Amino acid sequence: MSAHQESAGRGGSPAPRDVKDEQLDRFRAAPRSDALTTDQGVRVDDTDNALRAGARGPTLLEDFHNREKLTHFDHERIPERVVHARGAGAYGYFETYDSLADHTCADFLSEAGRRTPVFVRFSTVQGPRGSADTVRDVRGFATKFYTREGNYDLVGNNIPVFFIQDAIKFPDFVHAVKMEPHNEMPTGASAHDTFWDFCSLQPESTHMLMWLMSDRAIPRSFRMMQGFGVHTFRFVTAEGRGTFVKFHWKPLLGVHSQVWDEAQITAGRDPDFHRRDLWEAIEAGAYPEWELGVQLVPEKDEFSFDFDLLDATKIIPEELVPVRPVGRMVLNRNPHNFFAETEQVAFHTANVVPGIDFTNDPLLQGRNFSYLDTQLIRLGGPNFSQLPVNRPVADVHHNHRDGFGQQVIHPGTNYFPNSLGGGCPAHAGAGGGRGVFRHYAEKVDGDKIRMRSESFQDHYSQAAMFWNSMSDWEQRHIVEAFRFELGKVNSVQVRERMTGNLAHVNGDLAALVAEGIGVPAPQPADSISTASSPALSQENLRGTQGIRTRKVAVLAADGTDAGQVEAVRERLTAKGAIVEVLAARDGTVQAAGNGNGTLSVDRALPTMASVLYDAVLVPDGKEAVTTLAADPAAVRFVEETYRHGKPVAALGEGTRVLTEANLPEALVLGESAPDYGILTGNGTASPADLADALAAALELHRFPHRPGLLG
Ligand code: HDD
Repeated sequence: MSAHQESAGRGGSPAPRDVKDEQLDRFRAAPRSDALTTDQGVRVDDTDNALRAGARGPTLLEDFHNREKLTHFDHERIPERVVHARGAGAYGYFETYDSLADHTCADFLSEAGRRTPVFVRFSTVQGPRGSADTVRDVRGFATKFYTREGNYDLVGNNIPVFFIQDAIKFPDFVHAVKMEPHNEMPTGASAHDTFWDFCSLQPESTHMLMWLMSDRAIPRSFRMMQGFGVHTFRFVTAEGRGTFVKFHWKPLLGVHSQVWDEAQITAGRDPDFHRRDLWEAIEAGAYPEWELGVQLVPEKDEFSFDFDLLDATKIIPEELVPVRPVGRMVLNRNPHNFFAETEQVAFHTANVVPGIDFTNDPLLQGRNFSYLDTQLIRLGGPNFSQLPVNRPVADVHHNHRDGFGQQVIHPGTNYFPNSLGGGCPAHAGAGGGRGVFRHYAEKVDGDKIRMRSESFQDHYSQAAMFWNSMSDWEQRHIVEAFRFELGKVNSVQVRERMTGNLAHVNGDLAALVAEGIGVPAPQPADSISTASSPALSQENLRGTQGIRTRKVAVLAADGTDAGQVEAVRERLTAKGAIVEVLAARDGTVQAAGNGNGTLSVDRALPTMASVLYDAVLVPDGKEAVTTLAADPAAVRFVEETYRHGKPVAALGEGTRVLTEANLPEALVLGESAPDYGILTGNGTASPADLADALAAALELHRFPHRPGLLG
């Protein structure tokens, strides 16, 4: 069995256990079947009635169980992350394809087939813990590798560049994008004055804004996002030779997005859409998988690009430096407890291992201060690395002592050098040897100045390259997103300044946005870059796993042709898709044909919505079609699916529901319909053929050229 087959849809079979699982087991609470006790282990006989003087008398302070229970509850919350507050996480492993020892001495990358346990947390940036998943925002993609040589954190995003070049501006940026201070609005959105005021005055944000206004910022699933380390890091060999490196995560399911109107409706229908999607996929054994790739640049080529490698607002186009695959990551276990694991996990860009080092990227250097600092307040002191999810699997020996929540009973001496403790812990690797972190010996010489390098000053070329690389529909979505966001900005001055910046990216873009928000079109700038990078368009990022885990809704009622449903279901599930039967009520519907059987209903229609599925099918069955065509919820379901560009299929008379939903008749019955993802075979297709056509359409994901689309 190949490594890829091993993780493919095993329907809930337990994931293989690793050294991190065994470590976590030691921290798990005693089984729930044991009797209730206090924190001190004293058994409690009643937790429903406080101790009181007489059945109707006053509650007594003496009741230590009551006091302890309420006190603990009162202290259950910790501060949420100042950014990336909302997230979801999972465990898994990373497996190296081939040794990278010629570039790095990192142990976990040095041997083909080596498996390293990981924990990954995905997040949104702007919204608080309770905000919706499907807002327009950057997504965090943070990975903790529990390597044998210590924890390595790759704290990235699903967008390969950042808003600012220097970390000293991070508090300004975050103040501007977060909810406004006077009224704490808007939640989970950047469409407001302070954000655009800041960005319009900060042209270095332009490239990032292009990504943020693109469909990358409204992903279909965490499982369908790329991840990027963003900065240029440095690989270092055992001999101390350095190579610049950028990290890329590529999802095997492809890179897919919702459309804007769909994302907004999803935020109401299921605010936990992404969290649930990740959880359910892992529970079902459809483990999400990414390939880790690296772009490697020899030190001698540091200055051979027309941008600065140290500038986090720039990418290295993949056409210039190809991404070399180095391993794959599989997420195969959900956490046992959200708070203990996903909330208390603490990432830090400075958690590096031997063989991985920093560059002088000023954004990275500031981050290396900020993460440890923020955990000290968020997790209440300096001992958070002892929390189960944060604990390295490598041995830990040091002279750090005491502090809130200290879990370790340290015997012996607590200073270095010592003789009373046998000199332990001693300096690692005194005699050379592997596995010891040694800082890259970079020669540094410079005046102490507050100054941005001249090589950081081109803020528009790569923003233009991003625009030039988009397909027509991706460009249309970007224009619509700018119009929406800037349309929410009250200050005309900010609107104008922002379209002025866009004139340096593309004249048409600036003019179209200006027209949409009612400001004069700015003069296009001279000498706009014409470069493009095909690797940036989502059209070229469809993945290798076909329609695995895509969700198809089948609308049913009494009289639905159950034979058709089963035939379609069988064919689609064989390709890894999930097919669910929806009807007005839970239970079963009376099936037509093949005797008087019944068809099980998976979900009651009122509890679901089109935005929770990737496609819809209306099967044949005269009575059922009549019922569905008269049911506003079913008709709306079909219409929304169409307007969001997703495949719509019907068998036999099922086409009547499509017509009732106002789908253009020419598409419902016409020859060219498959090009628009409308699959009816003129009402004559066999279930098997229709299922195949639907699978092909699902693989294309969305049909952005349909008439009458929303967003
Ligand atoms: Fe950050 C959290 C990613 C710039 C300061 N950041 C945080 C998380 C991710 C990122 C994914 C959530 C980690 C988790 O799930 O717990 N941040 C990035 C990326 C950046 C970036 C890809 C640019 C390349 N961040 C950045 C700067 C600073 C910070 C410039 C400050 C100087 N980030 C933080 C933080 C957070 C954080 C305040 C909030 C919660 C936390 O760290 O643990 O320290």
